[in-house]
Amino acid sequence: MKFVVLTIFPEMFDPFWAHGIIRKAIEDQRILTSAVNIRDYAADRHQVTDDRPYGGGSGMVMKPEPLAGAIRDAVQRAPQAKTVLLSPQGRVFNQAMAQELAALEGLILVCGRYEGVDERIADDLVDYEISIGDFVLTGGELAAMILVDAVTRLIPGVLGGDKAAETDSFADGLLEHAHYTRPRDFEGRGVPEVLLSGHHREIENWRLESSLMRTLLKRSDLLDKKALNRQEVEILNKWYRVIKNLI
Ligand code: 4HQ
Repeated sequence: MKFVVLTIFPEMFDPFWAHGIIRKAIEDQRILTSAVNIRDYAADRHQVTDDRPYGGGSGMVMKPEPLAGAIRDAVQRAPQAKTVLLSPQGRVFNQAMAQELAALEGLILVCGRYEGVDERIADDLVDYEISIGDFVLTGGELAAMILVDAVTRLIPGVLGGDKAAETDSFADGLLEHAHYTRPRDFEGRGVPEVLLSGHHREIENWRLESSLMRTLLKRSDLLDKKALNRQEVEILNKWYRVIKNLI
């Protein structure tokens, strides 16, 4: 998968490319990354990328010509890639969208600054408008990093041989079960006995129960959307009866 980021602050991405799973994915050539300076596509001597808004008001707007030049050049270099504008007005990013994007050949990520980009860019040169959440950032760069991070770890081979990506929170509509590691006693707090037992079936059952209860207590909105299987309904009924006997 090829990621091309268009930004006026390409240096922000240097440490992002240089660490952890992203770095390893680049080294293993599972992703190809570049951060391109939109300023390089500005025609004037001072390489201006912003201008005052028509109609007046505060703040500046990203000029369309440098952005269009940068996007068209990126599309020419990666003709299969889809173009994404990071914007609070986009579809709110989630794990299902990350999974869809992970199947693409390439992504061109357009990062705006100031009040945003000239509307004609979004209208004519962008395939998807995506938001990382209902809050306002100072620029699209952090949003682009979040998207690249969430998508990269879903690309086959990026996470080790285990099934880590398939057992993630949200992958099956539930939060992940609790995790424990050594020591067996931490400041007087133990570990659920079943996890030390070596009984793999019982451990799997405990993990499903942990997932369901954590989802019910922390994110019950996720259960509204989820199609539950028989085993999951049984577990929820069991705990429903326990709680009903308490009250
Ligand atoms: N932005 N999700 C870029 C965001 C944002 C978000 C605000 C995008 C500023 C110029 N991007 N503009 N939320 O808040 O993606």
